[in-house]
Amino acid sequence: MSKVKRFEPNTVGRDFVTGDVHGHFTRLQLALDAIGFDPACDRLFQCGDLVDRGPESHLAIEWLAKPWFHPVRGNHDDYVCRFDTCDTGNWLENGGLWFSGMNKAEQLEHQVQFKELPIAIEVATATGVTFGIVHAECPRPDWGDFLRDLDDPSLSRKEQKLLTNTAMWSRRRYELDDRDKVQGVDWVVVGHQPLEHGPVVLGNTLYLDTMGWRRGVFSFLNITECKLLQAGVAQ
Ligand SMILES: [Mn+2]
Repeated sequence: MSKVKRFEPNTVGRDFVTGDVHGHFTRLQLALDAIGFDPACDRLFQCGDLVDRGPESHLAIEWLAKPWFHPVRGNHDDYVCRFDTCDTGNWLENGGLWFSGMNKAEQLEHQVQFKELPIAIEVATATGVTFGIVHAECPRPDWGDFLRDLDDPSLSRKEQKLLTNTAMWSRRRYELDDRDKVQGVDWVVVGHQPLEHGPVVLGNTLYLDTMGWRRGVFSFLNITECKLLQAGVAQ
């Protein structure tokens, strides 16, 4: 199964990207209502971390069935993929209690669905601007190299794991204030880093997790018009 999903330009509606959800789908829906999101023609890309922390993690499965909703895999989603082998204590400390309340069949169903989440998404636009989406950061200097390596069967298991873990977990670029541009793509949009004061741009990486899941107001990048907006109902 490919770890990458590519999307052609949306010729009928608008495309948006938003940050982490963390079990707050009602808040996300209110924010979508506020931007006039039209599920008949618009698409919502999402930076991962659908679950943990909020009270509605169990709704992730319903959202994954929506044909207009396209998330990448975040580190919290990765816990679901590895639920039978991961450090459960660490997950519980980070909001994983909802998962332990389900029966084994439900847990396995979640694992199957979450394993289908791509590590990276690439979206083309009619204007020729290309957007890359990954949860934490692009682990390579070049976006194209990253996508190629994600699906390269000649990479060892260890190298593959390092690549996907960096993409889902790393805070290196943010913490080092690394403004180097990722080559081979116009913009890289990420979540993972909870931001107090609005979205942050480092080079051509846009950090979009302004904690809408906690505050009710989500940041959206309208990639069709290359415009940032904030919307939702403040909690
Ligand atoms: Mn995260």
